[in-house]
Parts: sequence; C-alpha cells; structure tokens
Amino acid sequence: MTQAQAKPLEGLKLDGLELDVAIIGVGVGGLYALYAMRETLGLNVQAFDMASGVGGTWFWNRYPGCRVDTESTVYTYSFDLEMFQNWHWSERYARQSEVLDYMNAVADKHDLKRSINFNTKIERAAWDEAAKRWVLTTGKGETVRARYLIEAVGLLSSSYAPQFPDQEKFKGQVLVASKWPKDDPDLTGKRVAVVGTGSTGIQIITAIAAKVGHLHVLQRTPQWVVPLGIGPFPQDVRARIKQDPVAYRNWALNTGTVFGFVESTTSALAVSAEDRAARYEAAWAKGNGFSFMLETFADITVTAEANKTATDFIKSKLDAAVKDPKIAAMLTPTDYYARRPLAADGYYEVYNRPNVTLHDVKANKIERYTENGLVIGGQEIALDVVIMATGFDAVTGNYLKIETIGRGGAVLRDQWKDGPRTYGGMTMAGFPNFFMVFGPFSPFTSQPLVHEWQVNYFTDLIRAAETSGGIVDTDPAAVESWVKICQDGLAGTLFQVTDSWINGANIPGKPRTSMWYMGGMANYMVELNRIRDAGYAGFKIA
Ligand code: N01
Repeated sequence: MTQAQAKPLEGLKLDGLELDVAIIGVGVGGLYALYAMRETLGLNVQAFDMASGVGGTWFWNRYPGCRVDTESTVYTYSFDLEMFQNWHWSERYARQSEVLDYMNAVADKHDLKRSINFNTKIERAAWDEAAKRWVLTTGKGETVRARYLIEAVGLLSSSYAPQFPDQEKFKGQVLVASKWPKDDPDLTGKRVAVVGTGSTGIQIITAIAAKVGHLHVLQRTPQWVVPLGIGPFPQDVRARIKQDPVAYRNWALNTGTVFGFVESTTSALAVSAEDRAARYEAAWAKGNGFSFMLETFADITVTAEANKTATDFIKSKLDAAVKDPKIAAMLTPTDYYARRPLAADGYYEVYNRPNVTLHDVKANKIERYTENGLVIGGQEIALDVVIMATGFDAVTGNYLKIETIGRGGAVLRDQWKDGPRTYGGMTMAGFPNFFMVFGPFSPFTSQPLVHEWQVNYFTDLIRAAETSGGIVDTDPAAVESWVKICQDGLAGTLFQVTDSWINGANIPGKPRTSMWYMGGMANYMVELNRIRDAGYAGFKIA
C-alpha cells in the first residue's frame, strides 16, 4: 500500500479557532465537502477526523479481503473530471488499499490535508444562538467556533463489537474487523474464529480460509450470498467514462441505486420459468449482489413470491457447491433475501475445506471466553485469534456519539430517541446551519456520487444563505412530511420485515425504524430539485 501519511498541521492552535465552516469526518463525503466549501464557496474551513489520515471507513477497515463490492466506476468522485476520466482502477471492485490510495490522491491533488486536523475527536457541538455559531468541543477540551457545521460522519463507521464474558482471560488476540490493526497481524497457520457472516465476515472468511490453520465460522443468521465477479476493470466502461465523463455521471445518478446498472422494471413472476432461470444464471455468472437483487427483476425485495424465485435459485447453487448436506442446510437462510445483498467469490465452497468448521451460534450460544478460546454451546473451541465482524451501529450511530445541542437547548439524542428525523437526509429542524452528508433518510444508493450531489445541493443553499443573512433552518412540518414519505417507502418493501442494520434491528435497544428514502436516486433528485425550485420550500433561510 502506498498510503500517503497525513501531514500534521503545524502551528494551528485549535482552541479559540473561528471558522466559517467546520466539517466532522474526512471520508468520501467530508473530503468533498471540504473541497466545495473551500474552493467553490471560498469559505474559511477546517475539517476534523479521529483518524490519522483521510478515508473514513476505508481508513479503518483494513481487514483481509476488504474491497468495495460496488463497481469501482461509481466508487469515484466526478467533481474533478480529469481524475474521473483518467484514474486507473486496476480491478472491477477496488481493494481497500486502492480506495485509500485514491482518496489520498484526491486530497493531495487539491491540497486538502492542510485544512484537516487529524487525530482530533469532536465530542460536543452546541449552537450558540446569540453568536449564531456552532461551538465544537474536542476530546482535549479545546473549543472551535464555526458559522456552519457539516457532519460527514459515515453511514457504516460506528463500529459494533459486543464483548463476550471473560474476554480478559483469553490469552489469544481479539481483533475487530472495522478497526483492523495497521500492522496487519499474520494469521498464517493460526486457529481463527470469525464472528459474523455479513459483508465483512464473508470477505474475511473467503480471504483467510486457505491461509489459517483452522477457521471456525461463528454464524448466527445465514445470509444469501452470490458471487462478486472479481476481475480487471472493464475496458468498455473505461472508454465510456473517458469519452464523456459528465454523461456517464448523469446516467449513473439517474438510475435508482447508482450502482452502475439500470434496475429492472420486470416482475420476476411476469416471465416464464425458463426465462427467469436464464436471467438469474446470467446474473450469477456476472456477479455483484446489488445487480443480482435489482438488475434481474423489479420485485425481489417487494413481494414474497418474487423473493422466493431468487432464493430458490441461490439455494440450488448453494446445494451444488456444498458437499455436506448438513452444512448446506446450516448455510440456508430462513428469512427473505432482503438484507443488504452479499457477494463474495467462492463463499459456499469454503465450507468444503477440511480446515473450516461452521458453528450455529444461534442454537449453541457463544457463552464466554476461556484462556484458550471460546465456549460455544458448552464446548470449548481452542483459538489463537477471534475476529469480530459484527457490524456497525449504522446510519445514526456516529451522529448520536457527538453530544449535539440545537436551538433552545434541544438535544439531538432526545429528538432521535424513537428514530432519526431529517429533511432530505441533509438537515434537521432546530439545528440551524447544520448539514449532513448522507444522513438518515438519504436515498438507498451507492455513495460517492450521491455524496457529491448532496454536497452540491447544500453548497447552493449555503450560497443563498450567505447573501441573505447566513442562517438556514428547517421547518419541522417539512421534516415530518419527508420522514413520512421515507417510512411509507420502506413499508412497501421486504427490507422492513427482515432484521438487519437497514432498519436498526442489528443493535440491541436501537429503535427499529425506517432510515432511508427508498424511491431511488432519480426520484430523490426530482423531489429535492422541486424543493429548490420552489425557493427552497421547507428550508428557512434568514
Ligand atoms: O455487518 P452486518 P457487516 N453474536 O451487520 C453478526 C458495509 N460493508 O460489517 O445476522 C454472533 O451486515 C450478525 O448476525 P445476525 C455493507 O453495506 C461493505 O458485515 O445479526 N454474531 C451478522 O452476521 C454491509 O452491509 C463492504 O444474526 C453476531 C454480522 O455479525 C455493512 O457494511 C464490506 C453478534 C454482522 O453483519 C455491514 O456489514 C463490509 C453476536 N453477538 C461492510 N452480533 C463492501 O463494500 C452481530 N453478529 C464489500
């Protein structure tokens, strides 16, 4: 990895710093917000991040096998058209190190790091009504004041890793996938347990199975997995972007999920069994979870009948791949194919390996650690390493970690106790001049191009505010109507009734609720542009 190290800011005294804009987080969204505020609007901006480098989730998630499972083509920024045209992704699904290299290259080209304070945690953000400023407090007690606050704190960045009893007794190593050590511990020949079989778990499992001495997969809920289709970056797409990057970007944004394909409009039940099988077969051969779920048919995540056609097909592949029928049965989900779709090459085949054991930890609970390993269903498994691939407090987690106080002492944690409330996924009522990049109730899409779109949207809003008083707030009624649109949208899908981070069900005690605009990016842009064209209806610019 040629990851450029972040340069420390020399001589910038944080305490008492006065800014136009403060940005929290320099992942994909925050980095572009920094560019937009500094270069497009010419404002005095400083960004803050707990990490020692740019990248957000790609800075922390360095676990074996980590890569995007979105086409690299849409995992890019488009604001720098020269880079968009010429960046050379080596693979169709970029590895984590390549994504991080890319983000460093963007930051370096535009000299963004000079406006970032790394290793800086923001613990509190409070609106000072008299001064019309956000007052931020760092983990070291310094205060920074800014007229605008942008939080780009990440959708899947707030790590969730439950502790099992007696962890302190364990003589081996416990590693959290989403906080993987930079020195990348060598797992060769070791006895390793992976807890969790979501996107993270399946990437780790397929990456390390052949390398470790013995791999114990601790599966609580099996999930449907299709191939990813790892391979070189497709030349036809490269040519298309090179020829007209703006047209490519606009094409991608005008799809439903911005994953680099056009979603199907055909019902799985509207075609013959032969046609359906052929379409699934082609999607399986191509790879990509989102494509399998959304490019094949329109209603896999909408009706139980259509969903069953997809799961029957995946089940036939699973049964063909896994030699032991008992293991195949353990790997077979009993719920809908309506979580965030998973994709990994050779996942089911891993379970034919003699050095891999699958454990059902729903039936046989993970009880506790011992000196030598974990006790599962009363039996001790000897281990050198336990890898927690147990996910994230998604969507709202990082916002709620910061103590955020709005107008009249309104406390964000209280306001969101039954679920988040936003307008367009970007603002809230009573929290003036506060913008989120991909906040709750953003569209359910791939991210970088959508982050750019949202940042551009509120850049225009801030520009409008700058000419008329500099305060943007949101009408509570507008928030409620946006939340209702989003709740109704999720209610019409199987995502609503299938436990996962999409609806908050993965975190004990978290309100189970909608957190997405499910109408697709094309419709989202129509809705938000209509709001803009109506003089930013629902926003209060003073
Ligand atoms: O997290 P998850 P993730 N005991 O929540 C299990 C993105 N991402 O980090 O299903 C035992 O999906 C839990 O079991 P269950 C992507 O959007 C992208 O894998 O709750 N097990 C589940 O199996 C993705 O969807 C990429 O019963 C426990 C697993 O841990 C999102 O991040 C790569 C447990 C968590 O699965 C989250 O994925 C990685 C316990 N106490 C991530 N607690 C790519 O782009 C939880 N589990 C490829």
